[in-house]
Amino acid sequence: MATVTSDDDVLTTPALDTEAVNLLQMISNEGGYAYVSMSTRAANGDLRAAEAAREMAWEQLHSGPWHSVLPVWRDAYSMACLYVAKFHYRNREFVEALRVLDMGLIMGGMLLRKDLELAVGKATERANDLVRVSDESVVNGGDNHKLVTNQNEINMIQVLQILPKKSLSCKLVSKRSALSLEGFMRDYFLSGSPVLLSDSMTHWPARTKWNDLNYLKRVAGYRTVPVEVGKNYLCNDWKQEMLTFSDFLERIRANGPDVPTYLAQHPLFDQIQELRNDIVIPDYCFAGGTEMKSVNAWFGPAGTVTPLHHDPHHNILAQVVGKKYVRLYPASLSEELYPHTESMLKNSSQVDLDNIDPDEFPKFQDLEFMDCILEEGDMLYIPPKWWHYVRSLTTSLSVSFWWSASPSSPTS
Ligand SMILES: O=C(O)CCC(=O)C(=O)O
Repeated sequence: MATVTSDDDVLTTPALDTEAVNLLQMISNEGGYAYVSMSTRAANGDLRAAEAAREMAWEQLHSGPWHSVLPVWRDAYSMACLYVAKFHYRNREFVEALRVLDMGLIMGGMLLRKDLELAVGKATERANDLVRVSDESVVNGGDNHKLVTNQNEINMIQVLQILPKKSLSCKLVSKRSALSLEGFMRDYFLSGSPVLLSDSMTHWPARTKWNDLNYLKRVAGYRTVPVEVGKNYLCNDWKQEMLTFSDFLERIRANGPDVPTYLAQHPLFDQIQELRNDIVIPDYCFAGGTEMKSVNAWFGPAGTVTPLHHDPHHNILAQVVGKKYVRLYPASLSEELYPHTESMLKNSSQVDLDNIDPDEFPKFQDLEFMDCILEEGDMLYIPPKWWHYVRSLTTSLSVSFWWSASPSSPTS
C-alpha cells in the first residue's frame, strides 16, 4: 500500500527548490565536489548524506577567519541544514528539526534564509502542539515564573563592594525623562555626549512580557542560541556554546557560583520573530540620517561583565529587565586606557576594571569618567568610540541598537 504523505508532514522549501542547481554549480566551481555529491543524495531523502554535507560545509566555515569564508559555503551550510531538518520534520522530530534550522539561521548565508524562517515557523507550531497536551516545563505559582522579582532589589552597600573602585563617586550620566528626538539631537547627539533616557520604552510589549519565564519559554524555548561562558571574552577560560533558550533560561535562574552564561551581542531578533515583535526601534536611532547596523540581545544572570571597550557606532542600550552598572570614558582618553595592540582586540582596554593594577597602568589611575545604574525601562545613549564597561547587577535582559549617521551628518 502506498504511504500517504500530507502537506503537514513536509517542510516546503521554495527557495531551495529554485536555487539548488545554481548553488551546486557554484560549489562545484569552488572544488566542493564531495559536498555536491552528498547534497544530491540528501535531496533524495538520504539523511546520512545530508549530515555529511552539513559536516563538510561546517568545516569550510571554520577553515579560517569568518570574513575570509566564501559566502557560497554559508549558503551550502543552510542547504544541508534544510535537508537534515526536512528529514526530522517528516519523522515528527520537531525539536530536532528546530535545532538544525537555528544552526542554519545562525551560521548560514542569506540565499535560503526565507526557507529557514518558514520552516522554523512550521516546526515551532508543531512542537508546541505536542507539548500543549502535557506541559511540564511551565513554571507555576507566585513569582516563580518571574526572572526578576522585588526580592532581587539591590543593596547599594553590597553593590559598591562589587563594582570597580570609585564607582558612582565621579560624574553621573545626566538623566532625561521622555526626551524628544529634537531635544536629544540638540543637547546630546550633536555634541557626542552620553545621556540616560527614561520613560521612552513604556510602550514596548517586552516591558510587560519578558520578565515572565513561561512567556519566554513558550515563544522561544526550543530555539538554539549561542552563549558565552566564562568571566569575559578577554579571559583564557572563556568559550562559546550552543544551548536551547529553555536551558539557557534555567541556567540564568539557577545562577550558581560558577562563571556566568551570557547571551551576548547576538542578533536574536533576526532569529526569533516573536521576540522581535516585542521591541520597538527607538526614535533616537533616527538621529543623523540613520543606517541601522545591528540590534543585539544581551541576556544573562547577575554578574556578567563586558570589559572596557569601544564600538564604532552610535548606540542606544535599552534595559528591559533588571539593572546594570555602566561606566563610560570619552574617546579622547584612549591612550590612557591602554588599548590592546593585537588588531582583533584593539577596541578593548588592557585594564581589568575589576582588578586594576596601578603599577602596570599608572596613567589610568586618576582618569575622570561618567557612570550610572541603568534601571529597568532606561535607555543609555553611548556615542561612537566612547569606552564602556558594563556589569549586570541582577538578572538582566537588554537590547542594543547600533546605527551610523549618514556621511553628511556632523557627527558621522
Ligand atoms: O550590556 C553589555 O554587557 C554590553 C553592552 C555593549 O557593550 C554594547 O551595547 O555595545
